[in-house]
Amino acid sequence: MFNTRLFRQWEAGKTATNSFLCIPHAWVTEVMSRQDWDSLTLDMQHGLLDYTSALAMLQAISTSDKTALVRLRWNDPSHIMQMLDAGAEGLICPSLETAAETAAFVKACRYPPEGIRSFGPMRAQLRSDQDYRETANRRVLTFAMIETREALRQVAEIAAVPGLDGLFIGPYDLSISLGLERLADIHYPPLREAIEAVRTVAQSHDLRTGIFTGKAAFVTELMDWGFDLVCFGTDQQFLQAGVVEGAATFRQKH
Ligand code: 3PY
Ligand code: MG
Repeated sequence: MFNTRLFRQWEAGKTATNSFLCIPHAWVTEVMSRQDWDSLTLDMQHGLLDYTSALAMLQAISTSDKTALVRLRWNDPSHIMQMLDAGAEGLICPSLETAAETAAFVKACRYPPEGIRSFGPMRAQLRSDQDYRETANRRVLTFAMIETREALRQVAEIAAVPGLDGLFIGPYDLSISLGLERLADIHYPPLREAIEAVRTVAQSHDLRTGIFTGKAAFVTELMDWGFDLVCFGTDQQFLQAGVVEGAATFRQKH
């Protein structure tokens, strides 16, 4: 089941690229899967997806070489296990604030003895060339989102949770939680310092670092900054930008 493109980037010491999927349609996902990123993330938190559309979208990603990640709607074990059984290769859990919450997230992703994941990897084991149960505990990626003031305060404890693979910064929520005037602006010193603090903790615990941005202008900077996973934009954002440009061509005539 594991599509290794993202892992190959990391093994080569490179940033893995990614974009978010919010439109609940497999064909849109297929179009996104044909582009040159290493992975895609189904956004179950803010995207308009339900389980049925998510399943079809995971199938659409499987027609490509992209690694399929899911941003969970919340830290809920039944949702976590459903997404993994449907074939998610890694999960990004929103709004974690404590080590206990993070440990619960990681345990829900791991089979015993490391965790409490129940066995029934339906679609996940279909594409596995090895015993899925053997590999899943090692290969399913777990990213804890750091996107509140409280998470920032407790980031060292969160990072120390056994089995966690990475910290993922949500710069929009983090800016709001910190009361910053500028939203998700990585050039704004208070946000920049918060991001760097998370990165430093991640590095000291040998964790991967991920971040989302909606701004094309920030992408190369984030890659140069050393993030392991840089997620840029959403299918809706790209559709909207294309449509705005397309419609504007008519107006040029008047
Ligand atoms: C945030 O910036 O808050 C996010 O959740 C980005 O995905
Ligand atoms: Mg967020």
